[in-house]
Amino acid sequence: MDDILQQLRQAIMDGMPSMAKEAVRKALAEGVEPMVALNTGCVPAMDYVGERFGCREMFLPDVLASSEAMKAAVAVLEPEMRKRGDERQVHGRVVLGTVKGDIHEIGKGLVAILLGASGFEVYDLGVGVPPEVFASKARELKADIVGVSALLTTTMNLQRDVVQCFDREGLRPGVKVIVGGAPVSQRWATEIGADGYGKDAMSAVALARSLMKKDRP
Ligand code: B1M
Repeated sequence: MDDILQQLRQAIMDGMPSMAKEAVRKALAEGVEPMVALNTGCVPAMDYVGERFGCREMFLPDVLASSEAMKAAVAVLEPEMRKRGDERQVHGRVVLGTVKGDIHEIGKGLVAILLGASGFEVYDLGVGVPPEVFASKARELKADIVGVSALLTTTMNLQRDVVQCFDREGLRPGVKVIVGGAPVSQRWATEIGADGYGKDAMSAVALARSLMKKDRP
């Protein structure tokens, strides 16, 4: 099992989508749980890519290639995760997106997949989403929760804009705004008045569940 997960990590680090898919398929065939493949194969590989990019040992085209390999692997894992998390009851409706000026989609995509697999109805608005679009979609779709992702220190401020926009438009406290992304923290979430912070996709699910419970008598 370690061998196959190492192949998966290597395929993502090398930016090889077809090898990444193949490694995931092999891992699943050998009985590796999809969450294990995700958390011990895919995520550490992207962390490694991020570190090397940060110290200029890898460049944008390499990072893009690794992102494509990561997405290819996740696309194979997604139906398996849905099968395992298939819960009939709908827990709530979530509108999700990455803020304006930010095109990072992988983490937000994982949050969407896990929320969906945990019984939430998820509307993924994609990347580069302006505050007003989060607000109009939340109103139109009668969302319970809006999830706002940001991966750059320069775009984190847009999460504050989203919170302020929801306040201005009178959408809160009916709609809860939750935030996440690598540079984000609980402290930041509290500072901007968000309703919650998810460190990773699993904690975003736990947070969304607890916010739904709070709303119910
Ligand atoms: Co970008 N990038 N990038 N990048 N990139 C980072 C974020 C960076 C930390 C890399 C580095 O320098 N070490 C750095 C930011 C520095 C900073 O702001 N302090 C950076 C930079 C600088 C840039 C550019 C500016 C580079 C340039 O052009 N010179 C540029 C910006 C473009 C833009 O957005 N306007 C850029 C571009 C890109 C690519 C396009 C090449 C590519 C994105 C491809 C894509 O998404 N389709 C990319 C990537 C891949 C990364 C790194 C390497 C990996 C991000 C990732 O996908 N991680 C990243 C380094 C890093 O984070 N280590 C980096 C895997 C993913 C599973 O984790 O996204 O953190 P993550 O999501 C986690 C949690 O954060 C959390 O759950 C997820 C799953 O556990 N989470 C939430 C995320 N959203 C959540 C929402 C929630 C709750 C939890 O509730 C709503």
